[in-house]
Amino acid sequence: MPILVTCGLPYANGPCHLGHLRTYVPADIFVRGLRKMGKEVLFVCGSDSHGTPIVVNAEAQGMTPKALSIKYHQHFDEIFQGMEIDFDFFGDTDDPACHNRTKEMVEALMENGYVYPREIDLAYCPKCERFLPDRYVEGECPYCGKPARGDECDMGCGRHLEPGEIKNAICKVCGGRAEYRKQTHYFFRLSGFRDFLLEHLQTLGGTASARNYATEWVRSELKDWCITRNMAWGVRFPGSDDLVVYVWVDAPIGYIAFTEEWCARSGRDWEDYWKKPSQIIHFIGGDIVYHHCIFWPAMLKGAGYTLPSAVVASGMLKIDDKKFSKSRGNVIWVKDDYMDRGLHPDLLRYYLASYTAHNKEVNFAWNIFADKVNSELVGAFGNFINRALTFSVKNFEGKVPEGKIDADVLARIEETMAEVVSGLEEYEFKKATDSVMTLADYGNTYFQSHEPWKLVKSDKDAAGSVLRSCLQIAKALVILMEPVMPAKMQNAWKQLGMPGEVSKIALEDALVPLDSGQSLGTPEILFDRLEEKFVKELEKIFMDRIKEAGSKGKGTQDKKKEEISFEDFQSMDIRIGEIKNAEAIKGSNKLLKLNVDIGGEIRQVVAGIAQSYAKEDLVGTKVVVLVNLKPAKLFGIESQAMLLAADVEGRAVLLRPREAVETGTKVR
Ligand code: B3M
Ligand code: ZN
Repeated sequence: MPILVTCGLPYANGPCHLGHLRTYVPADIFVRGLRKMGKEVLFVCGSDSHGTPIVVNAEAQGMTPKALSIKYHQHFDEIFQGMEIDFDFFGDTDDPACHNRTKEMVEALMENGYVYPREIDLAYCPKCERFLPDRYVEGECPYCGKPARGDECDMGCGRHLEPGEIKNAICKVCGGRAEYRKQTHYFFRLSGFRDFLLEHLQTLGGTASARNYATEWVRSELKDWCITRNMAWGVRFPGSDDLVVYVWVDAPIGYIAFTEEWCARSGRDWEDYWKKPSQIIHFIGGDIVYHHCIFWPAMLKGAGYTLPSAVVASGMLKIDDKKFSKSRGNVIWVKDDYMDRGLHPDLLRYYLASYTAHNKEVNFAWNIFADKVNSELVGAFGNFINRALTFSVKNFEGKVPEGKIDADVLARIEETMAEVVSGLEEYEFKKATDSVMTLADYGNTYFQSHEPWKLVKSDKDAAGSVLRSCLQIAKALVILMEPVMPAKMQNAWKQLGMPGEVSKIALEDALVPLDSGQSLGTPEILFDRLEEKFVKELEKIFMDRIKEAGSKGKGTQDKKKEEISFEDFQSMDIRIGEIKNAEAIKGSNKLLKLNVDIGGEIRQVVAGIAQSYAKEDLVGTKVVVLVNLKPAKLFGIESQAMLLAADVEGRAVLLRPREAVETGTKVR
């Protein structure tokens, strides 16, 4: 059966960060592993180029959505190549192939009776004179009440939100309050797929967490999905001039379109993957299980396509044990922070594969990264290969020695191979990687306990057997670790004197004995230690970003207030006043009671400035006063006006006129 592996499509809307790689690296390891097991696999991905975030972002940057999406499409393509994530095809959902396939599938769903129109109340901004799809709107989640944006409750319960569901909607463009207006949209009859989905999910492979989560969801609620949006950017909804399909319709269809595009180039038939029995394996982030395990199979079923056989969902990524967040600066950018710092892709691939089980959260921190590199890759793995090679080159004329490979060594290699295979089959990449590392530890112990440096003087033949055994372990390590660290293992392969590409070598070759007399290459250090000074630099870049985001956040936290009119502003009576008297208020160390002349009238004002100014210094000070604020009692004392002050990290700094101004002068 043909095998297709896909990865969730990155939005072409911003640079690649470590969270992305949490899915792509293991998927690439999986594909390389399958190929090593002799399977033919097609591996596709592409940019998700549609959706409102891209339009909103492009507008903000003065670009067209197309130009913005191309920019990031190229960025991701470059990153994936740099990180050795080797897709056979990396497409774009704005490709004609994706437009055409989406049109065909939506029409099929319509013909089969799974799409119907319905009039709904949608958020509409009267000021911008437009409906507000998805990311154009912010408000409250109707389910959990947390602030939510657009089509998902990403800070609360995580639910997908249907158009019109969000409460207290605010227009993201102008900040004004939205109203709700009626409009006809098209719905996908997801509710009709309940029984099908429950059955499908039972046989779905991949991570159990994805399957269980989706099953719970289908059992509890299955609402029809609105699949159209009022936008120009996207795939036209068939038969409509002003609607496009929701981005989550054409995005997974990208998987099919990319298969078609690759097949067209390679003289293959895409229907072998999508219309006939095949194995389709989707690697995705744990936050889009709903879309892949519920919405997507229903669409495939409704339109008559082959169903996915597995959905492999990765746990999320944390940085320094905190939730990843771009706005809080808690992010590691793959290009700027990693690749451009000259760090080798294989180190990060190893980290991501070996940190924890695939469905668990990965925590990333530079110091843990450095520890793993220095102790596991430099200290154990690299050290063993280097010792075995250097010793052989020095004592056995640069050749694989004569001698017998220890049966125990072969047994250990065989055991490791079995663990690698089962690790891959169970999507347990840590298990596979750890078992290879255990073999490296075994190699180190083997070398150490057989003391070849002594043996070579007393019994050279016996030393030859020890080294031939060690070199066999090294060969196995390189073959078995290639899916995780392709470039480094190619280098090691060459050092072992082996010809060709280790990526093309089958797993079983780990047991094929190295020929005695075969020339070895020149030993080199495979992994360099990460020095503390460098690690500190990396940490500093990260900490500075968090700090910067923190200070930026303060200045902008109030930015999203609703706009007011000039008339609104004019309804405030603001004047220049003069402080005539200031006294402390019993029981409060923050407040002062002031008498303020506002132009022929004295007002009593309670102001929170006791910690900023000495009361005796205030008398005679000209200040800016909001005169017509509704009086309020503070500490039992009526305040009849308010002084304007800048909030400097909680400290009140009074606003004052720059020149001498008469008391009572109006502020405009
Ligand atoms: N573009 C990215 C995400 O939500 C989204 C994936 C689409 S996969 C078909 O993770
Ligand atoms: Zn919610």
